[in-house]
Formats: sequence, C-alpha cells, structure tokens
Amino acid sequence: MERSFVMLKPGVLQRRLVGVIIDRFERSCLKIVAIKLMRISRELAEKHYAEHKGKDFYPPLIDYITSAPVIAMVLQGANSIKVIRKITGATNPLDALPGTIRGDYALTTQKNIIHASDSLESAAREISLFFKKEEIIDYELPNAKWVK
Ligand code: 3AN
Repeated sequence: MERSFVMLKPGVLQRRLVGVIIDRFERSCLKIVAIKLMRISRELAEKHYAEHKGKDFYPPLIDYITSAPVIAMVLQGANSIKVIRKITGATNPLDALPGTIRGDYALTTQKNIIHASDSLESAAREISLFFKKEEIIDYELPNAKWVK
C-alpha cells in the first residue's frame, strides 16, 4: 500500500476548510494513517522545500508556510500518490480543474493551500521529516474489500 504526505497549508484552518478537504480524501477511500496540527519551524520548512532554494518564490514560500498552523497527514491507499495529486489539482490554480481542491479553493500558486507528495521518493522523505514511525498507525477499514 502506497503512502503519501499531505499538508493543508496556512489559511486552511483560518478559512475553516479542513473538514471539506479531508472529506474529499475520505470519500476517495484513502486511509488517514497519521494526522497532526502543527506550526512548522523555519528549519523544517527549509528542509521540506530544499529543492526550491535559490528560486524567487522561495523566501515568501518559507514565510508563508511558517506563518500559521498547518495540518500534516499521511494518507494510504492503492496508487495514493497519483490519486491525491489528481484530487489536489495543478500547482497553479489557474490550471487546476474545477472539482480539484486547488481549482475550487485557491487563486494563486503561492497560496495554493495544499501540498501532496509527487513521487514515492518524495513521500518517503517528507513523511520522515514530519512524522516519527510511532505516529503512523495502520488499521483495518471495514469497507476495504470493496475498494481494492
Ligand atoms: P507542488 O506543490 O504542486 O508539488 P512545487 O513542488 O513545484 O509544486 O512547488 C512547491 C510550492 O512552492 C507550491 N505549492 C507553491 O506554494 C510554491 N511555488 C511553486 N512555484 C511557484 C511560483 N511560480 N510562484 C510562487 N510560488 C510557487
């Protein structure tokens, strides 16, 4: 079973969108195996976005992501990384289709409200940055046999 790291960025709590966003993942039968409310330190933000260091949008990105609490999650399910990226929509909300999270709730790339891992390698790296092993809890879902 594939795991993906998903983060509801600053503003989602303030806009009271946590429930509607998590609802989309639950309805897709993805399983939440870890979840926490946290305020990201600059150190963690810089590690998470290390690949963007040096780009124009990097300093405002670090300021934004550390500006208010976020919800960090690990979601599990068959093909979860690709499925979640589809549900999330394109990085630039102008390209994100209606019905995707960014298409429905975001207007700019900088504040595109959600992060989702883009590959197995990123998922493993990001999950280990944000969660300890014991914070990830697998369990049975009663409808599992109807899903895969
Ligand atoms: P994604 O989050 O869709 O994987 P990345 O990894 O290219 O996209 O970008 C990470 C984050 O950096 C984005 N979610 C967004 O907040 C910010 N970002 C990326 N490109 C830009 C840009 N051109 N202008 C402003 N912010 C950007």
